[in-house]
Amino acid sequence: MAQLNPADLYDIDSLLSEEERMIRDSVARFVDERAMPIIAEHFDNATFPRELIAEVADLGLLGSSIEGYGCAGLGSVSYGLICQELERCDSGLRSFVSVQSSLAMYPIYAYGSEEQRERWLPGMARGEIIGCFGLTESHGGSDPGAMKTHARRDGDDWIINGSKMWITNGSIADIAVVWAKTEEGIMGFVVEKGMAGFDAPEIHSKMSLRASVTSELYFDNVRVPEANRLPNVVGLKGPLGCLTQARYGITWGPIGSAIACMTEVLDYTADRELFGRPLAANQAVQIRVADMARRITAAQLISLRLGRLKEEGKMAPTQVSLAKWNNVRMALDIARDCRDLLGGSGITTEYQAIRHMLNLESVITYEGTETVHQLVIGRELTGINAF
Ligand code: TGC
Ligand code: FAD
Repeated sequence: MAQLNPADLYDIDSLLSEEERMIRDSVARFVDERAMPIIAEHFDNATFPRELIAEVADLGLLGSSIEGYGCAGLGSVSYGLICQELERCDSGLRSFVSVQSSLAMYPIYAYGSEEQRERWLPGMARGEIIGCFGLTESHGGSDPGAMKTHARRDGDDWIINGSKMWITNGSIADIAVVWAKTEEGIMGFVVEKGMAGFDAPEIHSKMSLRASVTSELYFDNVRVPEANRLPNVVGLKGPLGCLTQARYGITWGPIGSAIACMTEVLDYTADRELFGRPLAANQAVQIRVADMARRITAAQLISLRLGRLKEEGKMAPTQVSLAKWNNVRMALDIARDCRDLLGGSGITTEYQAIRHMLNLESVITYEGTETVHQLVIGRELTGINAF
């Protein structure tokens, strides 16, 4: 019998370029050697592995899709593979890179002035300036158009008041890309750590994404110079355009989580003897792992096709919604099933499944909940806006 790779049943590997394989393999090495050995302890202690930032930057993983400004200028599939490998370790590690790259660097690149790009992007690529993205507010993240945070013009400055909730990297960030209502519409501002009236306390007691910093942002008459306003976008399409970039990466990330969980469970069920035979020798167990491989393969093909569409400049937000919904749901279901197949062992972080499972409870909520993405597709199919 031909021996297929359980994590790549359809030989997706052969559809990648030499460069894409090389990037994936170097991130995989970093993950296996540097991140995997420390991640469970960080998750247990609810700390973000800050000691990895410099290495992540040296590998060129921050703002990797951006051309120039010290960034790697990689293709979309390469960015996806980076997300997949990082999330094979932990969604928190991938979140850090997603937010820095797609939600903090991308808006400065896409909507900022040349001066703003030169000022922030090279330091962000080197991991010396950490960014966060403030869109969600406590009264309803799915409907960002209803935001209350506002900015009022005052001479050459803007005065920002309001608050943001659930902000990844918030307390460790040097700059926050903040979306606020103005008289002319929603605009983006780069708020700097230390500006008077700006505070970013960390949110504690999370049972999910414990190896990631999540924060609130408070703005009490924060005076921000016009030079910190992103000049080239007005309206909700600004932040939503960033979300399309980040959501694209998130379609790939959970493939990594699912592969980590399935691989662990294949090893575990091969070794564990119950009723005089390996657990893996039971039909009921084989059907469950077969179903995992089926769903992982479908997700891999969806993300690869999406990546190629993105590289051709043809990717539509609705296609991203379908992939985010499908792939996160796939990974969450697999992580839960793997947790069960590990029995009692599955409830500690000695094994990976419960950590991925808990993380994916956030991933299915952030960057548009599952329902939001279903409704985006429903709107596309019916032409009726149900929001
Ligand atoms: P709607 O009328 O549909 O659109 C307003 C304007 O935006 C444009 N647009 C998009 N542009 C780019 N990409 C997209 N995905 C876009 N979706 C819409 C649209 O063309 C329009 O432009 P224009 O020129 O006509 O003004 O807006 P709506 O108010 O009906 O909202 C639709 C809805 C519900 C889909 C949207 O509000 C939404 O996506 N809500 C979910 C919010 C969300 O995902 N928040 C995420 C916050 S960040 C985060 O979670 C980071 S976690 C990261 C990590 O740790 O990894
Ligand atoms: P709500 O919008 O209140 O939704 C509650 C429930 O209602 C959900 O099940 C939703 O699907 C459902 N629902 C909503 N609308 C409808 C409808 N029309 N019909 C039927 N059901 C509906 N945000 C940022 O801006 N920046 C970040 O860096 C960031 N990082 C995050 C990190 C973590 C760990 C988490 C958990 C969240 C983060 N978020 C961030 C916020 C995230 O984007 C929001 O949590 C998300 O958009 C959902 O908003 P909400 O939590 O207010 O839930």
